[in-house]
Amino acid sequence: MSHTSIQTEVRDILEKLGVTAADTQGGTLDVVSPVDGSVVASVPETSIADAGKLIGASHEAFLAWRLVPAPRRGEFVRLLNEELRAGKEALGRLVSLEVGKSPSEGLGEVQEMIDICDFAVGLSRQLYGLVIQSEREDHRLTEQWHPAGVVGVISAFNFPVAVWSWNAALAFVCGDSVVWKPSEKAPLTALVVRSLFLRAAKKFGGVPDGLLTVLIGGAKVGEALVDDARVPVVSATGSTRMGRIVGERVARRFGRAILELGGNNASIVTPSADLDLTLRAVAFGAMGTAGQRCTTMRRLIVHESVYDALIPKLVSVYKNISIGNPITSDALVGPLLDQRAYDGMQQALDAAKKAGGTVHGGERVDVNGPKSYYVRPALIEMPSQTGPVCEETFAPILYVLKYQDLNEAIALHNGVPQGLSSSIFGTDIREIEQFLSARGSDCGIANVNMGTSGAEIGGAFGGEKETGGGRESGSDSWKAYMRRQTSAVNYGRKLPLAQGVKFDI
Ligand code: UN1
Repeated sequence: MSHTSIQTEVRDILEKLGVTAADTQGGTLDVVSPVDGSVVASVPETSIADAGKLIGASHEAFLAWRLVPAPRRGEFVRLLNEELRAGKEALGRLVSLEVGKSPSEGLGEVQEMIDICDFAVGLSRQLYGLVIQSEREDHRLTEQWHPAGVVGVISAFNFPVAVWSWNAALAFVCGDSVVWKPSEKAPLTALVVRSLFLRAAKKFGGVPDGLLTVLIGGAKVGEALVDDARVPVVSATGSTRMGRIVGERVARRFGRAILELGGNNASIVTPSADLDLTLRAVAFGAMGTAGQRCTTMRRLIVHESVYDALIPKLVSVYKNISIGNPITSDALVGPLLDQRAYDGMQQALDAAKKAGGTVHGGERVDVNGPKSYYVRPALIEMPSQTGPVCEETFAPILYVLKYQDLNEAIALHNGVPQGLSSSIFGTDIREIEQFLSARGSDCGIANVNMGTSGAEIGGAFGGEKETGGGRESGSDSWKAYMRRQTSAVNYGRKLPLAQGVKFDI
């Protein structure tokens, strides 16, 4: 596929989904397709002054939207979902073109948006509060949930639209407005989503202007969002380095930050593991999306009794895995995002070698010329958990470690600064349950007999330690997008005070 045909296809999709040339051409932000390294659009950036105005408009929109009954807000999300269903093929394809995912993963990303919208529609008739037993006579004690305000969403390139939807679908039914700063590497899919949002708004009969605004640009415009006191909730996905800045700045003004940051996810392979299943799960977990998921499997901790039965087979899978153009081939491994990602991977490989690691794979593969960065995923047998093994390198590198005793494996597993996702392979119920117990995995996600990635939207998504502690998506994550209010009502004629305190005048 030539540069021009990628450009043409991107333009066709943008036009079909209602994004005008004025929004994607002649601007200052070049959008580069990792598929071949060509510039596919040049998007105008949002100035800091405009960002301030848009946040103001978002606040105004919130003041009106919070008054719309929640099930009616759910009806709007249902209409948005219809647009996503109708646009799934085209938007999924654009995800592939803009960030280099395989067609199936591009479509999967849109499916994730559809799923969370379904979830949010149901939620719009729930958002339940509590009735609490009061200690005082003729009193009713309750807890209810109100809309929080403007929700700032900062999303990363690797899930350019799905992660936005985990936040936005919940925020909309919760009565919040949304200001979205997509990754500067992936503004086109965001502009398409905005266009689909506007289509849904029209069918709904109108939503307040500014209910969704998109800020295009880099760190500066992100900081404007993070520092704005009119934004009570900021949800940010990306590196721990970025999250540390966002978390501190939001805390300084007593805002709420929902952080989903780096992962250094490990799986433990126990002696009772089904090794065929393990092999397939590790291949997807470690090499899928070219290792560019927060949930990518980055460490494999293997019991010494199964090491020789598993690792040589895995090395052979690494040797033979198909690497290629995600658009024109069925390759399972597509490109890295850019040169920076490639350089980061090479540095980690060098550091691992220095620390005594045996590296299999990791070399650059020429698929589409010098401007794109395709690599063979790397499997590295490590003598110990040191150096790069304790860091998140956003590339397909799997560090393999050997263990003898499950307690040792769990200590290794938990012995890194990050705490997003984890898994264990095995059929011994004692070992499995120990891994899931309080003395087991310290991560936000702990799976059994599957990899670390590919979570469903129904569960809360996020992790501990340097992963940031935030939870998005399913379960009761919606509570982070609302303001909790405790309310005591005295319907009697006396004024009993709590804790039996007396104050008779
Ligand atoms: C991310 O990489 O930021 O669990 C999100 C998964 C996907 C989401 C990953 N559903 O792998």
